[in-house]
Amino acid sequence: MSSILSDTAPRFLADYRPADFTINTVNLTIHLDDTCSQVVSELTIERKGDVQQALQLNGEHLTLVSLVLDNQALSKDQYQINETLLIIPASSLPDRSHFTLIITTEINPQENTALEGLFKSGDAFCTQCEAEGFRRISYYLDRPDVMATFTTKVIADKNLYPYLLSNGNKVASGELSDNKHFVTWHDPFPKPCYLFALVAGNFDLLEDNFTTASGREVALEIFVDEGNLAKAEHAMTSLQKSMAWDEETFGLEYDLDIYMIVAVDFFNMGAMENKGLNVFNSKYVLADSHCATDSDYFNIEAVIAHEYFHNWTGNRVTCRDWFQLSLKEGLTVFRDQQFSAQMHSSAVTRIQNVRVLRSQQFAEDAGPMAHPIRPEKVLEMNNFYTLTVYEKGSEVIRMLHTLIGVDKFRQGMDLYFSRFDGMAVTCDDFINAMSDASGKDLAQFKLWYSQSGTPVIKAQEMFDSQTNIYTLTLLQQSPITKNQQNPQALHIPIKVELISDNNNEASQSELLELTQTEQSWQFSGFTSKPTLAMLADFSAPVKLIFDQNNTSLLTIMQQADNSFCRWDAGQKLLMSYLHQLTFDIDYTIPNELINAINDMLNSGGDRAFIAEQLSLPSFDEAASLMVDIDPIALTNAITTLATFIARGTQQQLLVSYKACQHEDLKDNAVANRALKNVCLSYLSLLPEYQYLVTQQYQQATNNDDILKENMTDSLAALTCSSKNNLDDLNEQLEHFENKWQQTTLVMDKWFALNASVVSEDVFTQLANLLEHPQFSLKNPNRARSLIGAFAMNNPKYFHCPTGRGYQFLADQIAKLNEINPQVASRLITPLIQFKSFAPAHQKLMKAELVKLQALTNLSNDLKEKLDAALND
Ligand code: B3K
Ligand code: ZN
Repeated sequence: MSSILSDTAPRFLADYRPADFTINTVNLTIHLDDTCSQVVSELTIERKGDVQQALQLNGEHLTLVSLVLDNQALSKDQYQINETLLIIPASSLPDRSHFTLIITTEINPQENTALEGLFKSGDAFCTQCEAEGFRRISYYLDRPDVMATFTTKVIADKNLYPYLLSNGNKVASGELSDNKHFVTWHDPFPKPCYLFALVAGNFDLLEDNFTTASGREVALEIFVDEGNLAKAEHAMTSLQKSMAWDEETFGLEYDLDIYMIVAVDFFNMGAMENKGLNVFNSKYVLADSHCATDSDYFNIEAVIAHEYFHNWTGNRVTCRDWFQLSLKEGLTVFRDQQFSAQMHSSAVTRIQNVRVLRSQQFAEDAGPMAHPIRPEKVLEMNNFYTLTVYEKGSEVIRMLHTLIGVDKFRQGMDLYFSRFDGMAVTCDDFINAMSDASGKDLAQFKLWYSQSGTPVIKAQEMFDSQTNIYTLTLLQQSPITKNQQNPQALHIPIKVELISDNNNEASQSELLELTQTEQSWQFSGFTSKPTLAMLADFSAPVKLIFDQNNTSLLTIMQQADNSFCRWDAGQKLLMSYLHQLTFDIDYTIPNELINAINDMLNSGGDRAFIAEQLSLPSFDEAASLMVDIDPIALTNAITTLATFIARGTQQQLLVSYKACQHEDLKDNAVANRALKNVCLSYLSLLPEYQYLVTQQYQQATNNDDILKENMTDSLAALTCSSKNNLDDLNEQLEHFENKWQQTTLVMDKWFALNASVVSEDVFTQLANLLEHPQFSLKNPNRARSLIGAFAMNNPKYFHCPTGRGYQFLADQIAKLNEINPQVASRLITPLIQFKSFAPAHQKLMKAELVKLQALTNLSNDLKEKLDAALND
């Protein structure tokens, strides 16, 4: 169990104190064994506080073998040990400021299903130490402001584990008795223990290199399971692109002689930026066109970039304490989003970022776990690797970038690194560097770090036809909650575009800085009322209340300069119809929508952008803009609107579908597929076009010419079959399973498809799949692909009025609580957000949460969320 033994008291940012001791060097010798690995840790410790202080080292699930202090074994009466700490009282410590402690412990990697600390992923050993996993390897000052240089000797069987890896550079290796061997690694950069990593296994190795701007030769090595070498090529290219981008954009070079990435199948999250030795979920490494979709390719590049960028924003400059997590995560997400935007269409990348924010982060910020991007109170740190810290954190950095401009932002980054390289610092340190470099007063801007909730902006406009003055008034309000009684006005950059009604007058674009609760701006230069396009590029993570009629929305869709505004106006129009339909499913949708969609399809613009324009707001995106949601009414509204569009634009949809299918333009293949598959998703709603789904599935999955097979198209066809429960569905699922049963990552997609079938049968299907020979709750990807996919992608049955969907999720969470609390805690998200749903659903969801709260052995991970949800 991960956390049931840990402290049950929350920690507070306000209580931060520097440590009484620090550790300068760590010498680890690790003898690997499945059930009893031995860790010998030699620490040079320096006292920082006064001599009265005891040395308290964190440790969990460890068996202590011996303790030697400055060459003297400590006897049992010289220290205390409990389930989370090793305490050496001041009376057992020397008066000297420096001393050495050698700790020998034993651990059981095989039994470690929480996948924190040292664990087995298949046949390989690997580690995950962020946030507080190192304490499951050895007793240590497990906090990010304790930075030491690590030397690590790994010892293991030489046939089973030919590769023995750790951080830094390899400094020694050799043979030992009993068919064992060892490798010693030294990392010259002082680091917190959360960046420690060790991997041992038998892998295939893809090698390449990179020469940095200053001429350093860096060996690049990607380790994958045997047989998967060809699938690592895309990850390698992505790494090289990321390295070049960080040099060009921020002047940041890599600093060791080697950069290693290991792909493993058992991993709680996407990847981990350990110094010189990234460990990755294989989902974010392995790809070829047969087994990976276009979005898999995109995500792999983004995650590789993200972990690489951490080498500076996270590793060279790290966090003082975990409350500062957004210092490294918000900034690094911003950096990876900028990178992706440059590698691909910046408009489409931005739209996709905003979709994630609106559909998931807004819900988190409105739910019981709402927290500022710099949280103030934490029980289980792993619960704070959230969309708020990451995605809203990135939006906060983006606002700063907007407010001070690209050049000053770069100067701020340079100043930040020159001040803090090699240190553990705070979010305030970062903002102060930005403020000093740009000369901009960011005092009010800092409130973004301490206030939670999505601010609401109300816009009011007035045009005085006597004076031809256009006045825009903006009002802001951040949510009032139990933990936030008196939110202050934030400093919010609002980019606006005023579109003139008159061909002779230029449109105007402005960056407005909203700093007060209510503020007005005046514009001249128009002879009639212009149309306002708000929040260009989505310049701030806010909800906007601004009643615009359909004519204005259509004007923005057609005429705004800013591509985000054009897309957003379309989404608002669609959203207004969804709203009407949830109240009255017989509402007559105006035909102007059909014309607008035909115009989009005919526009001849970027097909990936058109695909985004055509995609309806998802269930979650729509839900985040509603209150008292009747989830069944909302799913019906979405289907009704989609069917109306499909009926009205079928001819044009078919023309576009065929055009994308036939124009095999290599450069635009991804965009072609995006548009083609949106068209297919509409057409598949109409019985007369469902043959296209069968056809596409066949061509993409079962083609005589294997080069024509394509996972994006195959999965798109299957998704249509599963969403509409088409006749061929079962046959296709069976065929797909037979074809891909050896390929783990594709089988994850198969499980997810099964969980997304929109039919009452899904419950029987879910029960069967839990018993499938390839299903295991111990593998996080598998658990997420069945349970997570059901809860996230199948709103109609997850929210089934009988409560069966909620019960299914809660039952699996109860099992996962024992196996892997981190995964359990992630999957509970849709249940704790019950407040946005109609009372009947709330009641059913709450009943499941109450049952979970009564579990014996409830992990801290779940406890924190359940308490927040039920005591709110
Ligand atoms: N820093 C890691 C996340 C660690 C999560 C710990 N529960 C990956 C990343 O953000 O790059
Ligand atoms: Zn990160």
